[in-house]
Amino acid sequence: MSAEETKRRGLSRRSLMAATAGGAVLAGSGVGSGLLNGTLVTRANAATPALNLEPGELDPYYGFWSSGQTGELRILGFPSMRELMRVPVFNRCSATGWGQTNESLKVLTEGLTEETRTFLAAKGMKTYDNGDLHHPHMSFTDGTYDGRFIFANDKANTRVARIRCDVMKCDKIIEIPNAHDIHGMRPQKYPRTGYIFANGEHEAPLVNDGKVLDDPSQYVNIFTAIDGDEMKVAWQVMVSGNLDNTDCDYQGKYAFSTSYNSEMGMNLAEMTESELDHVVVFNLKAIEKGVAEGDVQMLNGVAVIDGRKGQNKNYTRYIPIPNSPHGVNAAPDKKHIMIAGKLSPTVSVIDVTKLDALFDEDADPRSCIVAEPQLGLGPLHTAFDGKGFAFTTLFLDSQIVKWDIDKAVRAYAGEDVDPIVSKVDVHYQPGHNSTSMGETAEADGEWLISMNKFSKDRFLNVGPLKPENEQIIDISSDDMKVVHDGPTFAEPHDAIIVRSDIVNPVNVWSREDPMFTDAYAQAKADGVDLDYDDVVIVDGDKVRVYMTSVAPQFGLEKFTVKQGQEVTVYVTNLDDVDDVTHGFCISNYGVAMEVAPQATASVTFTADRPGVHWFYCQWFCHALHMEMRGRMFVEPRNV
Ligand code: K7E
Ligand code: CUA
Repeated sequence: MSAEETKRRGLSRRSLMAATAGGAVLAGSGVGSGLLNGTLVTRANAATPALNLEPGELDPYYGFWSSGQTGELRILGFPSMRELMRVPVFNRCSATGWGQTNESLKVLTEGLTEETRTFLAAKGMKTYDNGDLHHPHMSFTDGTYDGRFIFANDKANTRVARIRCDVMKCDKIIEIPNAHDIHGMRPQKYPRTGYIFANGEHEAPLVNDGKVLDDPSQYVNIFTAIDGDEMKVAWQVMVSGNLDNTDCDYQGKYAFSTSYNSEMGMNLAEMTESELDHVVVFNLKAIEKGVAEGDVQMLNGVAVIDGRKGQNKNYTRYIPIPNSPHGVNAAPDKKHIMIAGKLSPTVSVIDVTKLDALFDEDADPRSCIVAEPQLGLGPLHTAFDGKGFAFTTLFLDSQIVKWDIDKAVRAYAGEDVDPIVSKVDVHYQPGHNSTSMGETAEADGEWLISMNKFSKDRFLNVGPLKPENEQIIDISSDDMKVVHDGPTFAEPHDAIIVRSDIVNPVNVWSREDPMFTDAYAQAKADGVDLDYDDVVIVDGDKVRVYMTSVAPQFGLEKFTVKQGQEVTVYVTNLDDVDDVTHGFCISNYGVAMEVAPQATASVTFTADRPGVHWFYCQWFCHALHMEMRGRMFVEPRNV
């Protein structure tokens, strides 16, 4: 259609887009269609929510996104893919002061081992300032998300974190002793979370003090169950082979971890030598019993069970799987666990109802495998629609394959059926994929996100370092359709898509929040009312500055300290209006933090630079935000 013709017919831009999008015209109906990036998206099922949102409309889902080596958690509106918030976790955040404020340093340091604290202190550090957050997962109750917490792993420094969904801040981080480099991590699904299961990916000597070095025969890997309520390690299991990804069943009985290196090889040739690696099945009840009966060794304060191959106790079973398996995903049918073959074009399907026999009757480990469809090259992760279909990423083929779980089972039993429903190209090399509510019993089959590791030609070139590409796929019909390209920075591995009604954050902090407990205690000891007073307390070489803030003013327009004193500034934001966040930044002192409505934040530093230093609010809060400032006078030592 020529431009003139378009004009003559008086077609709107929107309907033109519709007409060019394969003739699927739904313009004007406003239902089941959406305009995004100039492409009209027509949903096969008109009752499902549209991809685009009109200005002011809210997304039907929250997306909780990992950020890999950036170390933070990201919150997106889904499917609009609008980034709503970044929650610093394992990283250092300039905007919020995460990693600098006393409140965040408490979270970042209290769960470290003594050994790590000593190691960091020697470098002048209190905590690590990098992390590698791969797997964000929400807490469960009865097999579905309950909106309490997000848990996340840190592969870089062997930690597990918890983010409170009421305030969207991290409130606990623990280092996992004995294990090395937490990769796979999942919360227990049933009856509730419960345990957080965490895989130590890299093998090392059990006591890693340097006495054993290049002797891999003495290396082990450690599987950890964390109590998610207490954020304390409950128990650990020593296993054979390394540990990659993990998931658990909907019965509360078993957890599963893939191993790409059952060989315990130390180089590529050794690691990929065997045609079969394995998935380890952890028998939770038997392990709990073993721990209770003391069949453990205590190591760094943790009860460690020996679940290595050949122990033949009822703690673990090793199921041979082709070949260097990666992803583990429990289907919403509560029955099947998908193990992606990575170097094998197959996904191995475990039927959880056949697992009891492995432990009780010592049945052949492979007897729990009920399907092993050939899907394509490089299967990594599987997602679900809750309608009996599975969606597996094919890294090498750069595709998502949709397949029928029941047909795969029937084909494995000998029936002549093809489980593959369809394939769609993605751009390029997908790692994880995720469906709306897809890792819960309430998978709704609306959308799939494919998290592609390479974007190559899909976006304007930004130099040698390219963004990743995340593509939304409409899975409401058999023909999968890519409907959105979205660039993301380093490097979301995994994401979950959660119905928005499940997540209900507050708008302002409660003054009773445990985050401020230490500030209240110190204020009380100083005879200060934290919620009211603006006062400077001098305590020998220490100075504590208590300051309120109400837009557009700090409670103190100036305060004086002496060079060399250790200064702690507490700022309490008395505004209790939605969205009136203040900041506190001292220029040329490297000090900055966020103070959200009704929050207290505090920061401690040494006043080693004399002179006049302005502090200012660095969070735009008011028409007179620029005027929200004051002076810190630092008297020189030798006058
Ligand atoms: Cu496949 Cu770390 Cu979940 Cu990445 S892992 S892709
Ligand atoms: Cu307060 Cu800007």
